[in-house]
Amino acid sequence: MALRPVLKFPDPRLRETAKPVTEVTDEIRDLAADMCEVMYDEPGIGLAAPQVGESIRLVVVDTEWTEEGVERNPLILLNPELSEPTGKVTWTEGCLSVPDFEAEVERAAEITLSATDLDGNPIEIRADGLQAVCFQHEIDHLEGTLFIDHISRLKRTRYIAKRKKQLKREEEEDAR
Ligand code: K1U
Ligand code: ZN
Repeated sequence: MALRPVLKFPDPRLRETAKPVTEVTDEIRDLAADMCEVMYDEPGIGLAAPQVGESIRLVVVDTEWTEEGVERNPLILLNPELSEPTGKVTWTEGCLSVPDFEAEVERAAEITLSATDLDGNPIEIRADGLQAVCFQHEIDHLEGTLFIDHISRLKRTRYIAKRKKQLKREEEEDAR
């Protein structure tokens, strides 16, 4: 089966507020498995369900698998929430839905993530570094927020102009 495509900016579905997961069905399990496949294939270190067109509060994160010798061990997080933010950190972020762009974003340096897993068990992680940044980035997706919303207006405007040109070029190539 083909992998689910990742929606790209400026797709309006990336701007929706995702709905809570109220029951873990086979459909949710299949979606979580598909999302892990997409994350590893892209490759990425996280993915939120709205990025594959499903407006529900489900994210997958694996910030370690790209390191040499580390096994794949995805966190599958239902209805994730953040609390107890402390400190500030600036990180260079990218996004699978925002092609060909990276920028520095200021985030909380440490956060507590609470969620449930596919078996309904509670998960609580006090995170820092890349994992803390990734949790914040993915939970933003559930609110329809993209990392480009956290950068200066000038940088965002420049990116949007570049992206419009890119899309126009792609359209022209497709028409040929
Ligand atoms: O949500 C997404 O679009 C995934 C995104 C997550 C993220 C990246 C950087 C900082 C915060 C959150 C990505 O995974 S972009 C790709 C990426 O960061 C990466 C890919 C391969 C190896 C290492 C990193
Ligand atoms: Zn993203």
